[in-house]
Amino acid sequence: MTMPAPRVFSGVQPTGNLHLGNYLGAITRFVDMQESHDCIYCVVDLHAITQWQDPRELAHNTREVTAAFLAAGIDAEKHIVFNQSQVAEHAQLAWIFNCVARLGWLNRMTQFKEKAGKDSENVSVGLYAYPNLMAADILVYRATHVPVGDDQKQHLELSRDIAQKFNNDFAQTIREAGYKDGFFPLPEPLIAGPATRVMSFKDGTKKMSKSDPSDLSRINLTDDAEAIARKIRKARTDPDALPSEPDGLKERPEAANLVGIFAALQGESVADTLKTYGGAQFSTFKPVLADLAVERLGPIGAEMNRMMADTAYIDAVLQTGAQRARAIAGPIYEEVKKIVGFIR
Ligand code: AQP
Repeated sequence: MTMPAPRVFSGVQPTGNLHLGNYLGAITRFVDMQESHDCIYCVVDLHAITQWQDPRELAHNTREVTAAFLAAGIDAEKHIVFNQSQVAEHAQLAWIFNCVARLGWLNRMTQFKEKAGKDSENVSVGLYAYPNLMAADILVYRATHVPVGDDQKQHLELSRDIAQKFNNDFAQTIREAGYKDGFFPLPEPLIAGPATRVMSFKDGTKKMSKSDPSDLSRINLTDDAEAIARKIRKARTDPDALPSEPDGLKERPEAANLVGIFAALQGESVADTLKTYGGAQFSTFKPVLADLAVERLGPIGAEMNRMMADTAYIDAVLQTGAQRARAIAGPIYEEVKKIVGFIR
């Protein structure tokens, strides 16, 4: 047996305030991948509880992320959409990966350092071990490609290290089970396009984030047209006109951010956007960007709101998706148990 056929896996945490960064960095890419790959898209509720979540809000947010997937154009019949906690194999494989990954590897994770801040003695063990669960999410399907925003690059590298070490640690039983080239593929991050790291509207050096206390720092997918326009109008910028070439955006993080967002929403390159708007002042560019953002995001927000009025449909999508996900993960996890030496 050789390596599995290409398969895409990715996830989004149901931690509230799904924003433009999640949309451009991840969800639009999920939609694109559907044409060429078998895709599994997951609402990663086990990841969400690495920081305390109000149980009622968690359920609401899980449905809302699902609604965002569907409203953005993910086809839950052709592909698989489900929430992570319904497929126990994620957590089971994560335990094995806790025993494969090295402490030194996790100590290097910048996202943990940022999230834990100075309070690292008081955050959950889960927050620390988060990247091991992420590796399990991907590898329990032997997935080969993972569309993510730029902030997840380091976690993906760790997933590859874990896959590689598992393949080495258990090389003999993997061969005996008939796998010639190792059991797990080394998953490839797919980080591409003009908006792989959408930045905060209040500070162009910080990424747009769900947990930023300022709502003005981000566009939420459920914001109405007025809120979208107001946030873009108030977004921090510098006083200069837009340059005509991408090089002119160096050292101008706020300008680079707004141009990158425009390009991504328009489906063109930053260079093309600057061909049109080079020389324009922000007083001209911001209203055009606001109109484009409303045009693209308005229908998605409206569809999400419509879907959230009928949660039975969303729950049914998640349940069916979970059954289909289990049908893939179950046999793979059985193979892992055999390889590790667990009696079955
Ligand atoms: N600002 C961003 N620009 C581009 N992509 C982004 N992603 C997140 N923020 C940006 C991508 O969205 C996917 C889902 O992210 P997540 O919900 O799993 O986790 P996150 O990265 O922790 O999201 P947030 O919004 O930044 O949450 P908090 O505030 O809790 O830290 C991922 O593919 C991610 O790369």
